[in-house]
Amino acid sequence: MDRKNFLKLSTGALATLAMPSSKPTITLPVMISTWNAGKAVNNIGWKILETNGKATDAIEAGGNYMETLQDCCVGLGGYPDRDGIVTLDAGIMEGRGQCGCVAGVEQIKHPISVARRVMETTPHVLLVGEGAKQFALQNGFKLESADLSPESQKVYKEWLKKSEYKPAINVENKKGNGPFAPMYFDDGTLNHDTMGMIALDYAGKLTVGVTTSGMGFKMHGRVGDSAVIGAGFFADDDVGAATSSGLGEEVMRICGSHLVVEFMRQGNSPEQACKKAVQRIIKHDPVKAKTLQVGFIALDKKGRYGAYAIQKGFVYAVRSATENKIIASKFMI
Ligand code: SD4
Repeated sequence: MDRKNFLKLSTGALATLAMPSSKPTITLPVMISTWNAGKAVNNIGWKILETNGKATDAIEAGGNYMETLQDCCVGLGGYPDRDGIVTLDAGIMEGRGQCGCVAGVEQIKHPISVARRVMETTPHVLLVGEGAKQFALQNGFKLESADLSPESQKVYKEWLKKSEYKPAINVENKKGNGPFAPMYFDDGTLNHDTMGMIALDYAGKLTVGVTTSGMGFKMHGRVGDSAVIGAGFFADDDVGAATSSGLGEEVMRICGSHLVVEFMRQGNSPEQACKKAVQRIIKHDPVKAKTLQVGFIALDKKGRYGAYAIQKGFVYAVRSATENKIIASKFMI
């Protein structure tokens, strides 16, 4: 469909393209994002998608929104590592193998935009640490202060008293407790430390993106799933896309997001595919699995979506022409 015809469509008609009668109806565009904060993120992306914008632009805009929030665990306002330094991971992937990621980046506000720049302007897919920072600065990104946000400063001081590394179960918990307790928006919704997003645009193109400050109080130099293609995110226009949140090490051990996409390729629904990936983690170590959280969300090329988590508490947000809501993920334990 050309742009002229597209513009003639009403919003309702725009969202649902009737395919030839033998084929199912495809609903697009669609955007899904992790956690409660995903609703605000989807609304940012939606403004781009509903006006025939690209999935990649919607993902970058959604990620930038989270990275800009001062008191947010995504981006520079997030919790530091054990040495008191905030290091950011981000990645972006389009459905034809194009991808870019940055890991362990310091003092750069928009790592997801740097990841996009890696994807679009370099022959590489992953830049880390100082090299990623230099690349960002050479590309016009500004060097931000290395100071912790007041909230992170407070939590870090508290953490130093015991200096124990115990990854939180990473379940949204309205009260929160201890130094790993997440920060919240004023309305009580969680300001989570990772934002994973998938968009399917009007042209049927998929993009997935993640941006995070990673697990709080990690070892300096630790990289999580959010910067690793196939672990924290994966997209294939022939099938669908997936992204994860939770304890990145467990996601990396099973190449989680790639696994979810491959399960969809085998004919599983997005929810079934996420569930099978969660089962793979639990199978590795059922006892350990009880102590941690991992959640996957997935969107297939037909606009069908789903999620699954190890534990109760994982939620995700969906935005289409007909839906704008937060959904509680099903869970295993
Ligand atoms: C990580 N997967 O760095 C991220 C953390 C996360 O919600 O998703 N937190 O391991």
